[in-house]
Amino acid sequence: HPNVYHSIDDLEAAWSSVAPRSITAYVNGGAGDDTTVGANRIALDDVSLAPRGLFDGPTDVHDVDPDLRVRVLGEELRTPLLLAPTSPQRLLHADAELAVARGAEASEVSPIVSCDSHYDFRRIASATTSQPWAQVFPYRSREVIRDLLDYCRDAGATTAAITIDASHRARRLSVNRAGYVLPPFVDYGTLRAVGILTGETPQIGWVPKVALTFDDMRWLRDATSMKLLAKGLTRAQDARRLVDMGYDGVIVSNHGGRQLDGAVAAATALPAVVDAVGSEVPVLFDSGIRSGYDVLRAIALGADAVCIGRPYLWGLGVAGEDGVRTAIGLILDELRDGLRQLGLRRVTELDRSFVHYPRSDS
Ligand code: FMN
Repeated sequence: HPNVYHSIDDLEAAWSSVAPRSITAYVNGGAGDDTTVGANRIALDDVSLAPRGLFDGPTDVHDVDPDLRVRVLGEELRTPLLLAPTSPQRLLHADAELAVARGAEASEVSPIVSCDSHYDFRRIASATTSQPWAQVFPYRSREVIRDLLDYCRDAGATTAAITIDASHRARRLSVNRAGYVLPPFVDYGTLRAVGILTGETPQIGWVPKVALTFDDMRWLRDATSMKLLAKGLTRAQDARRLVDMGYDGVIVSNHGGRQLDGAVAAATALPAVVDAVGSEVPVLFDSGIRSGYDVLRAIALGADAVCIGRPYLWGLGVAGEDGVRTAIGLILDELRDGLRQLGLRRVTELDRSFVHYPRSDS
């Protein structure tokens, strides 16, 4: 049956076979020759799971619904899954962030909303009863970034991620070859509301950004009362410095392989970041997650929660809000199956004893 999706790969195939080629290239592709897009997958596949079939004493592990709850930043999340910030979601569906926010709410996961959203953050936040997290890019100056944070806070966001790995426009060969330009039906509602963008939308879809210094990061930390995460780290020493400045957490990520081709796979970098800061702050992870089994792998390596990017975009493209729910539902079903197969009742019981993985030094 064409409308039955057994895995995220089925959603990707369904969307990619009907969407325009320049748009599939933009969403699915990465920097350069997509080496790091592939490396993200290989590194996760290289983490193998060690199932437990024997128990000390009687257990109801196979009868109960596994407990997926985790505590992150003082909040209880119903599942260890969040939606990574992505834009422009309107490439995939007219309702864009509104459909994603509704689909996320129905599935009990939190969306992280990109500041490059088509709809204004205020409108997205009021589309759901759950509190979306905000993601900001470094636009113009620290003061402008603070204004963007304040705008999202005033709309109800208590948590924000500052993306540090995408200040420089990426060289994306598959995207360039496909002749991608920003379609006229895409706008930047939040950037306009804050005054960062005026006039026409840029044809290449790129709004210039500035490089961030550690001093800017410290200034921003002190300029807002929001809980702040740094997104896009693979260097443990940088995570350490940010946590020492008061950052509430980090997201280990290489932007889904979309910035520097050849960048270290996010799963390869994860253990060292966990070892550097994981006992003090939550470490989130993204880049390459395509199944609930990948979620198990990242959490076993020490992530507290995991974000998905393209998987929910493919769902959005296939069926809007319902497709977002389908994508999340598939991953959560696999996660529950994986926990039972591993012999675990709670996702928080996962640790490195449940995985074999190649060690890396930095
Ligand atoms: N990250 C941001 O911080 N802000 C963005 O606006 C943003 N836009 C993205 C747009 C697309 C189409 C994709 C695929 C990723 C984008 N990202 C952005 C990166 C994601 O937040 C996330 O790091 C990445 O998608 C995770 O990898 P995955 O797609 O393999 O799950």
